[in-house]
Amino acid sequence: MTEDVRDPSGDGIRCMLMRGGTSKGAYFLAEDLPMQPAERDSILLRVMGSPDPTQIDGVGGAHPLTSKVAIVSPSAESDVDVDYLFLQVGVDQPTVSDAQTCGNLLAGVGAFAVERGLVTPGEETTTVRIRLVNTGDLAIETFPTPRGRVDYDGAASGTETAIDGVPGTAAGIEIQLSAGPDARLLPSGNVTDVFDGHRATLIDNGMPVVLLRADEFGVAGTETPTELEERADLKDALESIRLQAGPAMGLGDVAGATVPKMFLLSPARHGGAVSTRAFIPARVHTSIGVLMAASVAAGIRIPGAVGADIAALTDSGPDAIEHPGGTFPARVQVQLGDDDQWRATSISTRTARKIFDGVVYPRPRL
Ligand code: NQM
Repeated sequence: MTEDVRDPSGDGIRCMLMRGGTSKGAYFLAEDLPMQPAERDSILLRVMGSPDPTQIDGVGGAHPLTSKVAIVSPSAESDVDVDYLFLQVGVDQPTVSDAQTCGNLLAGVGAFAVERGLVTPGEETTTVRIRLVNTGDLAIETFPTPRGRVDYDGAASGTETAIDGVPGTAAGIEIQLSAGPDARLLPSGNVTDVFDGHRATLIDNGMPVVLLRADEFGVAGTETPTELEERADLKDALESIRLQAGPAMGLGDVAGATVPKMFLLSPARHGGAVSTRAFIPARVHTSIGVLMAASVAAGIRIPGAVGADIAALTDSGPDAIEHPGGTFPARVQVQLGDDDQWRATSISTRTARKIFDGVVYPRPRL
């Protein structure tokens, strides 16, 4: 990373815009951004066009799912290839937060590392070991690189894959996630806790989430994200629980933070394992995050957890986690260790695509 505090409005900054899973974000090499977090964040706000509900003067897409940044650098660890720092850029607020990671942008990190020369591609597939800087978790990502080139559309490798929430098909990317040494699947130490009279399971299989029963909040589970976002009473009830659950999960004061995510669970409607609606936390997700799905799938496999009693599970998996845009197939294993602690791993299939690669020009300071 550079020491100098440049104002790159004029010169621009090397940047790749990618769709990662069902999200979209700006990918940077760490060395192309200032080292100082405050200066870096100021530039990222200006790149995205925040704060502004329309993000009209930047590359942000006016929704939290399209106002995301991935910063990638070579890893100092001998058995890890690259470090991936995720930053959530506020849309109408001037905020840049590293309090969570993003499994969707993670899907594009391996390809980006190859494109920027941080990883040498294989002749058929490439596997990249990625440290998630925000959480300490490790992802092992495998994707097709026929003749040493990233195959985004999947045609050259014959891996065309459809994921719900994205039109068409693209090359399949397999992401295996294992928890970092300090991770706790049930961060409060309990299978369920009670907040404001509601049973809740606080679980973190890559993303801290709170599992609640939808019917306790007058939610059927078939509502659209817009219908749920219009219910002020529901938002207030969930926010009250979130503010109590955050400290119980060791996240400290989560007022203004984007975690934990709040899940309303109901029986599956389309032959899947369970139906979900997720507050992330101010907006309602149009589908589901990768790591959110891994956390939900782990939760419904723990006896006594919220949702375990309504979930339809098969021995072989994957668990089809239903969401407003379709289903997410989550391959998750949970195990109770000799130390009485639950642990989990997950494997997800996503797609990602390079949209443009070039130079981005941050708008001037406000
Ligand atoms: O859970 C949205 C997304 C996410 C997170 C959010 C994610 C994940 O769908 O793995 O990817 O954090 O609000 O991009």
